[in-house]
Amino acid sequence: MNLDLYVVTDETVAGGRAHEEIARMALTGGADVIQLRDKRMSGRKLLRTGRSISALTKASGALFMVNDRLDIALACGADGVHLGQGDLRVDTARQLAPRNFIIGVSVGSVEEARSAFAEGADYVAVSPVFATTSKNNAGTGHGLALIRRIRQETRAPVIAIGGIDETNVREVLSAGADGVAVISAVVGRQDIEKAARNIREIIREAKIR
Ligand code: TZP
Ligand code: MG
Repeated sequence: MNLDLYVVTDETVAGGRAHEEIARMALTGGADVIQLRDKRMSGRKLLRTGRSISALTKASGALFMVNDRLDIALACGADGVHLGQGDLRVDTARQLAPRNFIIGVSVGSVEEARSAFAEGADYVAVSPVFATTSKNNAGTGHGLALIRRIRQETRAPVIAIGGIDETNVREVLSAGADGVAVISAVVGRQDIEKAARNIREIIREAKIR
């Protein structure tokens, strides 16, 4: 499971560009994972959008995750679902999902990470690492220290989200993250493809050291 560059779609941050368009450009730039995230879109429209993105990720060999909504993830043929602390428990989602379905969980403490893995999560996302304006009420960042502490607990995949861009991605990886999830650093840029390619290249170089 390659979670190096995990791009979360957001039409507002993208200045009105559609989820499919964001995904297409991010994939061309080398994104390893696309997550469809939209807290306001109707279930029907989310499903249509998810089907389109699923076709794009399959064609480029990337993974496709849906935020929050297991029902949509299953219906559109996504590779997995990303759950928050207020969503379905991982063990509940696992019972409803097919074999090999990927379940990721946002965590804000070592205890939450432990529970997520105990319930069967495939990866956790330390959230938020730094302050961000891309998510409502995200709170102040947990900092690199939480990545380090969770890394000491597990060899399972740990990614980081919140305020990550090309200027701080190296320190996030050296703190122990396996990959980074971003919105504004890619989706908020005028040239999404170029921004993805740039940050992907920084990740690749940091990882071969
Ligand atoms: N979950 C925790 S922080 C965040 C989400 C969805 C927003 C990340 O956006 P950005 O622009 O990369 O800080
Ligand atoms: Mg959520």
